[in-house]
Amino acid sequence: MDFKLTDGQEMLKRVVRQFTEEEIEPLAAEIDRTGRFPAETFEKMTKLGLTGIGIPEEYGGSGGTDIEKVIAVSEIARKCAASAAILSIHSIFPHVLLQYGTEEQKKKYIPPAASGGMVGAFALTEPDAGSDAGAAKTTAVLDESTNEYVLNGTKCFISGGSQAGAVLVFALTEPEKGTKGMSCILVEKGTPGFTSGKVEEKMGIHASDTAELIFDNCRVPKGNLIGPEGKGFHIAMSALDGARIGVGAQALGIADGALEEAIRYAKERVQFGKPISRLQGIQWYIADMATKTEAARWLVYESAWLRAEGRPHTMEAAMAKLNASENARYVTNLALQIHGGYGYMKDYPLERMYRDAKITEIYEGTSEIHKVVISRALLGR
Ligand code: COS
Repeated sequence: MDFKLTDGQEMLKRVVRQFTEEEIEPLAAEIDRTGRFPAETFEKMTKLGLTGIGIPEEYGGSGGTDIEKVIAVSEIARKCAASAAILSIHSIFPHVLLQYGTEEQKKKYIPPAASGGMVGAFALTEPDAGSDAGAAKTTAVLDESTNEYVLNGTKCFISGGSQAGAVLVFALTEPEKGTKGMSCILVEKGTPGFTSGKVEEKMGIHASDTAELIFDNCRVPKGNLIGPEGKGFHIAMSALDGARIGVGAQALGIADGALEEAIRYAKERVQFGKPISRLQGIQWYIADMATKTEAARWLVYESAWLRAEGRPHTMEAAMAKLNASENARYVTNLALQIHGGYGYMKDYPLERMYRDAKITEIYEGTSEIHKVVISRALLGR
């Protein structure tokens, strides 16, 4: 048993930390305020190889595993949760293609996403199919005369949706079969009949766009089917297992960042004639925050290690995400509390971290869904 990062992982951590502090942190408040997509930092993340983590070099990736992804995402989330979310959610696209794509699909679509600066998106959720993902109604009917799928339906809350150069759409190729009739189909931006609609105004992670995607008689070649027909729900669920580790990493990074801010402030802030770090109430807050964050770290790393090893990890990914996201809310709340009135002001990053933390309890599966996943793994259905 070894709890140490390898030398290469330590170096990645140092490089991403420096990159985050020099390039990401200075923009964090502005992109939160304006809600603009930070194209310049996405490009820099691409140049640094971060969008290609976990992807072999032959497809334009930079290698590594889910552990390297956790390192990169959590380091960025320390200073800017929206930028970490952009990276983490984008990475689902090349990973699904790597696992389920044909050689031709891999060669065509992975390099642009891994190292070419193209944003990829994953579209499962619909207005009436959120936690109940199997209730999705978007259809993809095969037109045999042209060998094209014709997509109709609306996806919502799609991260990166308005920026994406290509989207993995989960649609019913055999609607009467429910989840067993769902397939994964790649749709490129600019395909007639595919438009991105409303971009949501959110509580947090403003710079990570959340868009509606509309398919109106959108025709794509049959060759855009990813994996076997009817296996879309499996593909979505197994992709979400990985994505949940990514959200766990986001939550972990947010908690690390908030704890650091709380420690710094507690040492600087003088009340009652001494730094508030000398007050036992504050000390106990800090001790609890640090202990819970350390526990969250090891669940996230354990689930990443299991996935990297190709071992079963559905339950562990759910546990890691559930625990890390609840911890991020807990830690950002106490860190803000330690800052008192200043924490509520936009001059300090805490109010942003507090808002950003909340989404980690909701997206890629709510906390309640993770309890379903965990309890089913332990008790059966
Ligand atoms: N990996 C691979 N396959 C999986 C899986 C996983 N982690 N989890 C379930 N499946 C498979 C099952 O094996 C089953 O296969 P068969 O039909 O061949 O038997 C199929 O998927 C259906 O599984 P299940 O019956 O468990 O589906 P449910 O409708 O009960 O839904 C939950 C399961 C609730 C866990 C699922 O709908 C879910 O994760 N919801 C949350 C959605 C979400 O996270 N959305 C975030 C946004 S994504 S844009």
